[in-house]
Amino acid sequence: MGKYIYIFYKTPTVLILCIAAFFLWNNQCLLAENDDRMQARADISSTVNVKPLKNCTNPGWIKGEDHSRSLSASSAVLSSEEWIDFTFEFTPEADGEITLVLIGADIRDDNDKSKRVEKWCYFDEVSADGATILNGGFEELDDNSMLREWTGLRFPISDPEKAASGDNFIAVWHNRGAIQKNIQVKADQKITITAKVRKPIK
Ligand SMILES: [Ca+2]
Repeated sequence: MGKYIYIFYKTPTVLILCIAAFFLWNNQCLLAENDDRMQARADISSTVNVKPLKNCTNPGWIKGEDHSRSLSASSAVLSSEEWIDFTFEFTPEADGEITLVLIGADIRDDNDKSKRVEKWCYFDEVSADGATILNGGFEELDDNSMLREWTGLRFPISDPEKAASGDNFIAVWHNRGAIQKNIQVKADQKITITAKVRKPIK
């Protein structure tokens, strides 16, 4: 037995194979971590300046006067085991209208950063204090079984066992979101937007 242990530690080929196996394992761990980058995201565009208060920013990628009229918020890392709370707060500096866009995080291909990876996330129970979001539970459908009050992605997933509440929820990713326009806001009225979000259930 001692002879084999000696060979294991002293043979360069075995050592090299062990090192290679370690790096392969480590790379698999990194890939798993990349998969865990999944977050839900909400963007706001507004007719008036909006001041971020909690868990959101005026995004750096939007320049000019639209910079202070825009917000972007990201959730905590999503879980496929449970719905988690996603909350952010801001204050409009004047009376106006906002547009809310629900999307997923901007995740790029590890080998080609110009390509976005299609990582879906779920939203349900979207609501606001200080403003009114209509059909935030995604339960109201028109005669074509499409979501009322939302544009963009209008087909909900109907599965009461998976929904955070009711029968329906939505799945979105960075390039395919749900949009609600013309949400009325008041000057200096703090707005808190909350939602339930999760990673798709396997
Ligand atoms: Ca629902």
